[in-house]
Amino acid sequence: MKRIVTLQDISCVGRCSITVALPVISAMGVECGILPTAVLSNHTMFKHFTCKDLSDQIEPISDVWETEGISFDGIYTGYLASAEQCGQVCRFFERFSGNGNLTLVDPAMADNGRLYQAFGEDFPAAMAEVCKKADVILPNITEASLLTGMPYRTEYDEAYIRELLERLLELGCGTAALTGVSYEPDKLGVAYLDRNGKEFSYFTKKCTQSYHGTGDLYASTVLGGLMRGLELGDALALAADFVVACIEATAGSKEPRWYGVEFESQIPLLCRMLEERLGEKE
Ligand code: PXL
Repeated sequence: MKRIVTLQDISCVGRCSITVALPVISAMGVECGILPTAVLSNHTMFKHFTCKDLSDQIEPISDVWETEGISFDGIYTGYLASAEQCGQVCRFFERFSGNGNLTLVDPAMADNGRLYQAFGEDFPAAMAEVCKKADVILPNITEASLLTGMPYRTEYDEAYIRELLERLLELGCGTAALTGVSYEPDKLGVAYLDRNGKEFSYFTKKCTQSYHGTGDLYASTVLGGLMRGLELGDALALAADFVVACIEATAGSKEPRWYGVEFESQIPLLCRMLEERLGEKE
């Protein structure tokens, strides 16, 4: 069985980061190790939250893993607590990547044109250094504009997306996959470009309601798919279909959208979709 490690926070309530990555990646048949970078009462979109930074644990934990000879088939990073922590995560990559393992960076730091409230202006440059180490990065358009310095646009054409992708590759990553791309009012999707010039895009229907944590759900599903041997395009498409199913399953919920999507009820569907697509590959 493949083993990955994910470096992101534990938000105890609110279905994001590790509380999404662990169940989803495990359900997909991949062992999911964790390196918690911070513990929060809940994520930062709630009105109140506590946050205990665990940066001082990254190095000692890494030391023990190295002593034990523990290795990972994949390393996946999400929300990181500070610019300094981005530096520590870069060192983690230096120690644990290589030997053909896969590094996936979701530069979770911004949405809808704005940096998350916990971050200062220096954060995107620090996250760009993490992206440099990645085989695959998965920013949304806001994050891509902050990483590249390109203007953030809500109205755009294919040339804008292509330029964003090219500029993202200049950061040094192997493949840039951009989420939240929409050329038609009722369609939403993902587009990627790799260093060999390979392009791909996939669109689903656009859901009317948006929920917190769906970016984390998306990235976790992509990682699970890749670890099970799906091609990147197939993993991106599977993750998009799964997130849509989760959003639809949540439509009847009376809870506020920052509680996230009810992905738990859709895990059997995810397993079926994964096996189906693995079967198609054979
Ligand atoms: O879903 C991204 C995320 C993860 N973790 C924490 C967050 C956020 C987004 O706001 O606050 C703590």
